[in-house]
Amino acid sequence: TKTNISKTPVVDEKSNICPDPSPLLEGPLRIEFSTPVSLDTVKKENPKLQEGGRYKPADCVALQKVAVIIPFRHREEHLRFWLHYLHPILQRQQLDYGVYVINQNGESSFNRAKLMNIGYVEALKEYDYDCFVFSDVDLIPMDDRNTYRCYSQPRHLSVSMDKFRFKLPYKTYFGGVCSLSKMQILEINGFPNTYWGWGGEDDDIFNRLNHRGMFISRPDPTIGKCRMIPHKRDKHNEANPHRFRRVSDTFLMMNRDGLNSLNYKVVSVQKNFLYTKITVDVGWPY
Ligand code: UD2
Ligand code: MN
Repeated sequence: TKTNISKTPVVDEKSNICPDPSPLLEGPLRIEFSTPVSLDTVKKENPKLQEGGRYKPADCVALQKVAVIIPFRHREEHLRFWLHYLHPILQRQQLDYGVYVINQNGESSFNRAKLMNIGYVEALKEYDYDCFVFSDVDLIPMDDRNTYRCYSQPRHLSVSMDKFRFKLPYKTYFGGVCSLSKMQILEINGFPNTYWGWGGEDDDIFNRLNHRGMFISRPDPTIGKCRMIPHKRDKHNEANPHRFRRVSDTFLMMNRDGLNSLNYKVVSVQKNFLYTKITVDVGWPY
């Protein structure tokens, strides 16, 4: 008699890794902002999401676990467009991902880079993410082949923007949307906490990478096209007058201004269907 062959399925995670690139990608996308979208509609468009704006592919193991971090305050309309466009894209990219909106509480001067540090720390408390995408709330990719994941070098994802007539404004530009692995973030002590108001923090981040011997990787300019929702400068995000001097001091500051000096208070954590909103006190400039 033959021995019974076990019916227990053998789960070989390795052979079931999602293919790279994802076969679900569509290529160039039509992105426009003329008709506002409602959260209800976006929710109906994305039935496979889990509470808190989480998703993982059902029938393969995602290549990376990605936390998407959005520094935020008073941009509800932009956030609705972002969720409407990005959720379907991120799902087609077959990522195991979560969306974290890091909401600056109160009306002190906006601090984008500190909110990015906070997003990194808070997301890691929830799940073992290995990649972090930092995105402005108003930037939408125009091609889903621009995969929101990490690469062997820090990645700048928003390389050709309508705002800059689809050209890089300068070679070391790192603003808009970027991705860094956990290792890459730890190597640069995260981001500066001391840039209050608009500007300079993106160049400081570039300097940090550069000082640690890393360089920027980018997608091809046609794949890296994106649109920014038109807007004016927000209140309490005036141009930072110290930014030029500060950017010239990155090397002096980066070892003591970053993840190792980060302090903040979580005011609330709210799990919505489409995203996790973490409201934080970041303090005041001193
Ligand atoms: C540019 C960069 C951005 C950053 C900034 C300087 C582009 C496309 N982006 O953005 O990455 O380097 O310059 O700091 O060039 N925000 C709020 N509420 C506020 C203020 C800002 O939510 O009151 C967030 C939001 O995610 C926004 C981001 O911060 O997209 C950047 O601010 P912005 O859009 O006003 O600045 P912008 O477009 O010049
Ligand atoms: Mn903007």
